[in-house]
Parts: sequence; structure tokens; C-alpha cells
Amino acid sequence: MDLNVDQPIAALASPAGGSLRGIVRISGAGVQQVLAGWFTPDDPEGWITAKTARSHAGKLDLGDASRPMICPVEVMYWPNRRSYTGQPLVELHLPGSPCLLELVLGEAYRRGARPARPGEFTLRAFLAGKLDLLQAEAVLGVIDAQNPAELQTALAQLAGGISGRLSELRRDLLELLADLEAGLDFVDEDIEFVSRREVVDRLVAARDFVEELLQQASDRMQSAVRLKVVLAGLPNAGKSTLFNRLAEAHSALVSSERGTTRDFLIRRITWGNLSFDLIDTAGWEEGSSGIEAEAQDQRIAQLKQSNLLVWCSSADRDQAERQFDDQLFDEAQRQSPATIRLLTKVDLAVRPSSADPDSPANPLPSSGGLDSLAISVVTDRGLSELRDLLRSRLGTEQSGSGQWLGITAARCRETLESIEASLGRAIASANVREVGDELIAVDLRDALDHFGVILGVIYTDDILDRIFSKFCIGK
Ligand SMILES: Nc1nc2c(ncn2[C@@H]2O[C@H](COP(=O)(O)OP(=O)(O)OP(=O)(O)O)[C@@H](O)[C@H]2O)c(=O)[nH]1
Ligand SMILES: [Mg+2]
Repeated sequence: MDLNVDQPIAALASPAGGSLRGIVRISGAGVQQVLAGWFTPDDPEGWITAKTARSHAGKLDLGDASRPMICPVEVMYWPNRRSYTGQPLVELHLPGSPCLLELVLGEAYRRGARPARPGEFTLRAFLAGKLDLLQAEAVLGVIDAQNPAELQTALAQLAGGISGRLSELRRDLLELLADLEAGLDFVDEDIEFVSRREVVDRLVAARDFVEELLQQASDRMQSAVRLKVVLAGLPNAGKSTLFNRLAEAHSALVSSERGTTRDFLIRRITWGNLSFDLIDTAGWEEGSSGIEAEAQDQRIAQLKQSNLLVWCSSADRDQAERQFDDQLFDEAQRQSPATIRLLTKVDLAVRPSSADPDSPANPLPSSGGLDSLAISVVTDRGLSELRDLLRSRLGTEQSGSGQWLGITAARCRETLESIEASLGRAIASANVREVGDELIAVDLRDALDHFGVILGVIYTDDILDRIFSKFCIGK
């Protein structure tokens, strides 16, 4: 990790490949010198004397004596600390030809800039105090966001949501530490800057807050392992057909032969804010040897890792199958944290002529509290209700951890645990009258060091390396 921030660095800041516009970004002391000799501004005086950020139109000379090559360019120039990186920065806005952008970058490297490493612009912003570590991670979150919910979380973190709350708590604890330490200087004179009662109250409030953050970070880590919905049921129940319909694809083989699906298939589904993996599994069979036993083990493993089981029972199942289906359903339900039961192929069910035309024939056994629906992919019956049900069941799983980016939760969880432990020790000491303030101060200082690690007030090369190496070049 190169923490020398003076040498200019350059990289392509727009996506690779042809486009209407391409951007080359150069940051560091002396960016104007890097452009000297090949950038001719339309307003040379304005370029040389620029004191504030603005755009400078002009031409780039990329040719040589035998082959002149002049290209129009718009140079955005931030001459001072008010740039993204907190240091002089230029962006060359050019036609987005990959060949042209490569020539421009090559010229910048020849003139004193070096290629920027992944995330190095954001690293410089962090080192200049423009962003804290949580916000730097949020930049990555914004770039990588897969859906509006992830984007919203990343933008809130970039705007300083979590940082603000943590900084406020850190400030409060720093003040408490200052009061305790001031008291230590006057210990012989019995002057108290803060009462024990107040020390305990403030420490307990801080620990409660940290516990809440820790819970959110842990929830986030769990939902970072993507939400999984498993389709299961007897052979021929219509699982693969439903899988294809929900995934709006024809990935799964469908046939009237039992046992068509042998392995399992996964498809990522995104509906607005909600993303989950839908998994089609092989039909459940009797038998406990060979390949069937292995398939059964796989199914159980899938169910255990799933967030929701959708059990399919075909409406045209006969009496014997009904019993077997109910028995396997009970077994599957025990392995899974949440369940929906579907009566599939309701268009096929033979209904006694006297029956209520709105209720499905061959219904599911009634079981209290369980969500169940009758569907048909032939008539579309129940499909939109099924989508709504999945949205509401999975939406509950996804909420509650929305304030944390996965990368931040992963980095901070252990540190939050250390803060919680330090504050716990400080509270235990503060609750015993005979224990001196100096012992409380030791644990409080420990907690504050860990806060510093989360926000990036205290950092090591290793931490920076781990965070910024995840970025792409040019960011
Ligand atoms: N009439 C009708 N037929 C359906 C419906 N859904 C599926 N089928 C038919 O039922 C048969 C079995 O469907 P699949 O989707 O392959 O069933 P599966 O549960 O994946 O079967 P396995 O992979 O063998 O476990 C196929 O012929 C489908 O066309 C439905 O809603 N109505
Ligand atoms: Mg199948």
C-alpha cells in the first residue's frame, strides 16, 4: 500500500469500451505540469491562474512531428483541496474511443503520472480526511449496488448515516474519559468531575447502542448470504414449471415423466427492491440407498440453508400420494425455517359436480397458521398472489439490516464485539464504588481505540489494503 500521496496518479474513470464520452482522471501535486506541453487551453490565462474548480476547453496534441493528431478536450480542474481526493485533480473529458483514451493515458504516464492502483483515488480522499472508512466503503457499495435497496443503503452510508451516529457516540465517550482523567489529577482533593451514577448511565447507554449496531451488522452478514427460496415436493408436482415461470426463463427441464429434475438449479430473481435465489430441486422419492439417498441429503442441506420452503403438492395426486405427500411435507417443514404450501395444477383437479366452484378440488389438509395457495401455470390462477406472498415473506427477512453494507458489516462486526466487551468491563468496574476511576478509564480508552478503527481514525496498511483492493481502477 503506497501512502505517498504527492505523485500524480492517472486512470480511466469511465467504464472500459467505446462510449460517447470517456474520462481520464489525474490526481496529485503538479497535475498542471503533467498536462504542460500537450494541452492547449482556449483561455491560457484562465488555466494558469485558476483558483477555483471549473472547466477549461482546449485541445490535446497527441501526435508527433510526422503525424499530427489534435483532439478537442474539456478539462475539469480542481486546483485545491476541494476535489474528490482532497488534492489538485483534473478530469479530461474526451470522445469515448478506447484507442484515444489509451493514447491520453500513455501520454500522462510519460509526463510524470503513474498508473493508479484499484481504489487509489478514494484512498487519497480518505487520507485527506474527505471521507471516513465507512464512507469509503460506501463508495464501493454505490458502484456495486445490484438493486435500489442496496443503492439506498450505500448512499445513506456515503452521506454519513452510520458514521455520524458512531462519531457522536465516540465524542461523548471521549468527553467522559476526559472527565474521568481530570478527576484522577485531583484525586487527593476529592474533586469529582462526573458522578459515578452518571458514568454508569452513560456507559450503559453507549453499550446498548453498540449492541443494537452489532445486531444489525450480524443480521446484515446473514442476509449477505443471499435469501434462498427452495421449491420442493413429490416428482411431477410442477416445481420446474413454476421455477421457469417465476424466473421468467426456460432453464429447468419440464416433462410429464417423473424424476425429470435430478440435480438442483438456482436462478437469481430480482423484483424491485427484493432479490433472492430460487432453487428447483429433484422430486422427493422413497428409498434410502445410492443416488436417491445422496439426492435426499442434498435436499436436506438445501432446506437447512434456505430462508423459505415452497412445498408443491399436485392437485391431481391420488389418495396414496396424498398420504405420502403429507408425510414428506411434515419432514421437509421440520428442516426449514419458514414454509409456504402450494396446491399446484389446480386446473387438472377433478371436482365433484356438487362442490363449490371457487374452492379447489383435492384440497390441502388444513393446517393452522400455514400460508397456502392454489395455483396453476396453465390458467395463471394464484400466480400473482404467490408473487405477493413471496414478496411479503422475504421482505420481512430482508428488512432490519438495511443500514449496513455487507463489506462494512464484515469488517466491523468483530470490532463492535470488542467495544461491547470493553464497555461491559468499564460498567462492571464503575458499579463497584471501591474500584478507582483509573480502571474504568483503561477500558474506556480501549473501547475508544476500537471506535477509531471502525471510523478509520486509527488504521493499518493491512486494513486499507483489504478495503481498497476491492475497488476497481479509476475509483
Ligand atoms: N395442467 C397443468 N400441468 C402442469 C402445471 N404445472 C406443471 N404441469 C405439467 O406437469 C408435468 C410435470 O411438471 P414439472 O415442472 O416437470 O414437474 P417437477 O415437479 O419439476 O417434476 P420432477 O422434476 O420430476 O420432480 C409437466 O408435464 C408440466 O407441463 C399446471 O399448472 N397445470
Ligand atoms: Mg423438475
